[in-house]
This record gives sequence, structure tokens and C-alpha cells, in this order.
Amino acid sequence: EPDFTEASRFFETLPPDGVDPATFGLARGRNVFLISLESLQSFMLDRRIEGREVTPFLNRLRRESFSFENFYHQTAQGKTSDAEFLIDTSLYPLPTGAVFFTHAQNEYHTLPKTLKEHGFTPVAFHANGPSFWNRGRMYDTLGYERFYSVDDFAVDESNRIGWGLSDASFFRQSVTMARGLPEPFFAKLITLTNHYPFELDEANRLVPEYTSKSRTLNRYIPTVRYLDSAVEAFFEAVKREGLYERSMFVLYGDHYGISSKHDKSMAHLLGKERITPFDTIQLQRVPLIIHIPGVDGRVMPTVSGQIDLYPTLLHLLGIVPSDRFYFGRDLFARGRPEFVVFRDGSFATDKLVFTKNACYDKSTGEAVDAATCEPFKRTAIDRLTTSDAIVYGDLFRFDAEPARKL
Ligand code: GP9
Ligand code: MN
Repeated sequence: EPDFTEASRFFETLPPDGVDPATFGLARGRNVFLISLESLQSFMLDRRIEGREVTPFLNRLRRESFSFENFYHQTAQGKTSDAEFLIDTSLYPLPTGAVFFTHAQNEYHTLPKTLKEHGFTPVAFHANGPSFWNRGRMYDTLGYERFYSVDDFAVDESNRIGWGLSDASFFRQSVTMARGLPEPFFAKLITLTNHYPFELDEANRLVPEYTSKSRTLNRYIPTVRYLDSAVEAFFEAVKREGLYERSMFVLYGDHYGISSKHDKSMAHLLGKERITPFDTIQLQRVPLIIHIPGVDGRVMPTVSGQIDLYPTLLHLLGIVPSDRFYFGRDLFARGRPEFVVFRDGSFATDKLVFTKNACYDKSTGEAVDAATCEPFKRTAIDRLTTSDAIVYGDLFRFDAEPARKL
């Protein structure tokens, strides 16, 4: 178990990010809309089901954005909240349980706190109660100035779907509230409609259900289509409120929506014979779309994960982090290693995937000699154990001077 000194030494051994001057500060001074797309997996993008596009708006948006094709979620049992933790702290979530519940009183170095130091107003919008995932407590710890929870939204029979407030109404009401914030603001918005069991009324069903043996997968298709239309309406609202040009938009999928229980139907949908452990890892890819109005984007093949967003967003905002206590790597950095570590010790590089004790060649999906993956195993484990020691031991409380320069 490393102590604080050893943990900080670990960070000191990480090579510095080779800052790309062409993208540094591209979104300087803009508001940030960080949008969690509930249960959205990348395999839905650019896909037609019975001839109909499932995510037409996101497909268009992607072409005018930095669109990451090999971006993976890294969550475990804490689901949505684990994704939030990865992004806000650039630490790994815990192997079991949800860190939002178990370590909400810890000291963390966070994105909202850093942005606040640079003049931003950090707030969160989510139409669920403050006790869900212990957000009420944890958002304080993470440094959000205000949490607009279900109590701040008008919810009635007309705008309720599945778990609660519909995404369309959630976005509309959130944008109105965001309009009154001191700028620049950092607004995290967490959607909800595309959540298991993927319920949707007839009126909101823009495409028919899929037809397979999995009712879950069948229902997922129209709720994903609905989420896409809600995001489109969100952008229209942002434009109407005059916030579009002076904002940056970061959209990410929080975690999978379709578990391995549905592999047979998933194979059917993907036109594959079966889903291998390699495919399962590749199915953990979720969208990451960074849209900066007025800036041409491009497709970004870099192998990456949610943990990388913290340094990436600071880079785009032109902010140099004042410490190096984070695991992520700026996704625009030069010479950045192509590497993503999953919570269970699985990992992916640009060429390999390691999972369930087998090593796969990414270009073929075939298992190869386990020794090929060996050099990365230690690094993956070191990261996870160092991160866990920080969380379990609340090690950042020993960092006397949070803004310490390394
Ligand atoms: C609930 C929402 C969904 O507030 O974040 O939680 P999940 O089950 O996806 O973690
Ligand atoms: Mn979720």
C-alpha cells in the first residue's frame, strides 16, 4: 500500500504531456457544457436498423467535432457516478461499491475546483434526487457550487418518461437555468431517459423496436433514437438562448446499456456469429464528441478513456494544471501512449486487448501469445493500486499545499 509520498512519486514518474500548441486554448474562456449520455455505446453511432439511422443528429455533430473512435468507459459498480468520478478527479473508481457513497468525505483534486480557481462557475444539472448516488454530498466534495436536482425542475405527467423527467424537458429547463449563471460556467448535465429498462411511450418512439430475442436490446433502439433527438433539441435551445458561439460542448457515453446477457441478440444485430471476450471489450467503447463552434474538428483514433478528460478539457481551455495528481493524459498531447486501463485489470492499446487472461490482436480479434501483452500488465496494475491507495487512504489530505507545483 503506497503512502502519500510514494503515490506522489508515482505521478512524478509519468512522462509530461507533449502539449500541442495548435489545440492548446482552442476553447479558452468559453462556457463548458459536459453532457452525460445515459447508457449510450458507440456501436449505435452511424448505424442503421432496418434502414433507419438511430443517431442522425450525433452522426452529423460528429462530423463538425473532435470525435473519438476508441474512447472507452472505465466504470464499475458505481455506473453513472463512476463515470463522473473518472472525469472530475482523473482517478479510477473502486473495484467494488461506488466511491460516491464510500469516500464522499475525501479530499480530491478536481475539475470543478480547478475551473473555479480560473473564474468558472461549476454547476451540475440532473433530474433525480440528491441522495441518488449520494450526489448531494459528493458534489460538494467535488467542488460544484450548485446542484440543480429534481427539486429544481418542473416534473408532471406531461413530461415524464421511464425513470422521471424526459431528457427533452430536462434539457430545455436546464438551458433556461444555465442562461442566468455567471459566465464562463462549467455545466454538467446528466441525461436519464435512455436508462434500463428503456421504457418509451408510443408518442416518443421515432423508430420501431428492434426484433430479436432480447426485449432489452429491442427497446434500446428507440430510446437511443429518442436521446439523439433530445440532444438535437438541446442544441437548438442553446442557440436560441444565445449561448452557442461562446460555449464548448463535451458529450460522452457513461457506460454500457446492453450487458453480456444479451450477447446472442447483440451478435445478431452486429452480424457476427458470436461475441468473444475481445468483442466485449470493444463494445465498451462509448461516444466522446467535443464540439467547439467555429473550430473544424476531426476524427481522433487515439485509444482513450474517461480518465483522460480532465487534462484534455484543461488543455482546450488553455489552463495548465497546477499539479500532476491525475492519471489521465491529454488526448491532444503529442507522443501520448495509446493505452487505456479498465477497472478489472483488462486493458487496450492501439494493437492489443488484454482481458480474461487472454491477449488479443486488435486487427484480427484473434487470441495471440499471452507474452505479447505482458509488458503492459504491470503498468495497468500499478495504476489501479496507486489510485485505490489514494482513495482508500484519503491520501490527498496529506498534500499540504494543493496548488503545489511539481
Ligand atoms: C440516476 C442516473 C442513472 O440518477 O444517473 O444511474 P445509473 O444506474 O446509470 O448509474
Ligand atoms: Mn448511467
